[in-house]
Amino acid sequence: MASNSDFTPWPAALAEQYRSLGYWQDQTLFDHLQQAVSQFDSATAIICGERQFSYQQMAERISQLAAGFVSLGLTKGDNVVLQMTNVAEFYFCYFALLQKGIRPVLALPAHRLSDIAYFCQHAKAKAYIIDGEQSGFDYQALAKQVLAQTNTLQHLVVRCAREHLQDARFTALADLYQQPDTQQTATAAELAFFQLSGGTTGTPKLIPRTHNDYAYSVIGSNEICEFNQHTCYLCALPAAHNFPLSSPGALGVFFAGGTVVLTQDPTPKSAFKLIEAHQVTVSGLVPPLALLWMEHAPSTQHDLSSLTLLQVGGAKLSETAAKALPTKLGCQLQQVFGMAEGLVNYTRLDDPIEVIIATQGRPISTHDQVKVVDEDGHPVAEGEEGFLLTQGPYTIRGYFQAPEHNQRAFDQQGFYRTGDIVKLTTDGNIIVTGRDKDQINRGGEKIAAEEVENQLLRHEGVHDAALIAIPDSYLGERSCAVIVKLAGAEVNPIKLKYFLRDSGLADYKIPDLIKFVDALPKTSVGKINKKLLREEYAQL
Ligand code: OOB
Repeated sequence: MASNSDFTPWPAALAEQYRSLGYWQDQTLFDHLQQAVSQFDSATAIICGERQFSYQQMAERISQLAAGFVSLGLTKGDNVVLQMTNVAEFYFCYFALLQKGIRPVLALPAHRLSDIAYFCQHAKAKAYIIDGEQSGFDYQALAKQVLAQTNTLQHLVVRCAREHLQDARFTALADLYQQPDTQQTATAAELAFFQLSGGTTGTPKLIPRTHNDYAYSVIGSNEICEFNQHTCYLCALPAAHNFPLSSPGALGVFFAGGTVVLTQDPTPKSAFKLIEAHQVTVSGLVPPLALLWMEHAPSTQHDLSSLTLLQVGGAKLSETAAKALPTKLGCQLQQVFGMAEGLVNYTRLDDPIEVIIATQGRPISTHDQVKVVDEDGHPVAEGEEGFLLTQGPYTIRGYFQAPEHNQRAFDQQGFYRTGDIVKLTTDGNIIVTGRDKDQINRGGEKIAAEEVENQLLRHEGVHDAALIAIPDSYLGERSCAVIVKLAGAEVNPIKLKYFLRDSGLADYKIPDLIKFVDALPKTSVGKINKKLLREEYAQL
């Protein structure tokens, strides 16, 4: 059963305040979708390749799947891992599970064995729902490996027809569309689903999001970004990620009655075609993709004039790129600085151009509290650089079942330590200047250094290892593993990369570069001096 032990609750006084301010409306994410369904029933909700679904058709698929999931024996309070590429079924499964109080862990398509097995174990997942054919990767093969490593999984559901199942233990999603079940068993104050943390430690963290807090972040985002029934949003980033899901993303579109166009391929060739074909008005990208679009837009045959807004976030966009973007793409830029743990900042549509170009915006809510502090936790002087801490109506108070990590990740008052280094401008906008967390931001994809280092240290020829970020003009950062071999060991970069891949590490976490050294520099307390390493390797 769902209980408060699933997530750390907000202090009662804050919860009461968020309710009285109307931020928490005590309606589930499913309720918000239902309202849109009744208002916009025949409007197009989703375009996925050749397939289109109206709000009514989407609602029907959801209620059929809700029945299917229940028929598997899944029930309120159960956790499942959901890993799908950008297909309509991702949203159908997501809402069907939410309706029944079954909590999906939103894995990304790029996650591999080591992540998925961990999510299943940590969440005691009863089911793992995956994509099928035409998703660019053999998820069924991965699922077989996951099954061998977990003991709670009872069901493996694949988005395909029954005849394409690779294993008798698997269930076809096609068979789970049953007699519609419209009854909702979820309630709004409860945990709705899990987002995933970019991570700074050896194991990824599960982020428990409630209906109330998430719905508020979506509705608040809709107001700021002016999403409405005419919005046509191209979902070019992985649909499960917090940015394209809720900032305002697909949920924002659904709540407002607009249309989500899905693509598996975010590159200009395919994305520009879709923009023209469906008259896309807005999309959200990470900086490397925004750069690619800017490079190709001036010479494209496609008409991009329907695009009015491009949101860019997930990693820092350079001022030079920000300045050039509106002219190159013929649309407005919005910078988005957010995190799956909660806080999302936007530059506003009517902000002066200097603010849009040079800052990462300000929080959704006037009740998002941000603190910028020094090493000792004292507030820095106005305009000075410091560590960003935050609490508010949609920022979590703790990771799922991670008491030790929570001690470090939250301060005494329950503020989340974002690990970002920022400056506040006099008008309250945030400029991200750096990072305190041991993480590499590879074009928006986050890599926890410790996780990769731990895998490297499992190799018999590795004595010591440090993963650092090195600057990259396209990705912003690339990863470089600096390694001390064991005496006499036969290791080389290629073998090590194979070793990491075989150990189940996702591709994006495999170091871009591997360098061997005799010893790693240490700080006075004996920790690896990564600052020095980063300086040394900055020119690579
Ligand atoms: C988004 O969420 P996550 O959880 O993948 O990553 C959060 C981290 C932030 O703490 C920060 O380090 C970095 O990604 N980040 C940015 C940024 N946006 C995110 N750093 C500099 N400039 C930006 N604009 O990445 C995310 C979630 C919701 C909306 C947008 C992005």
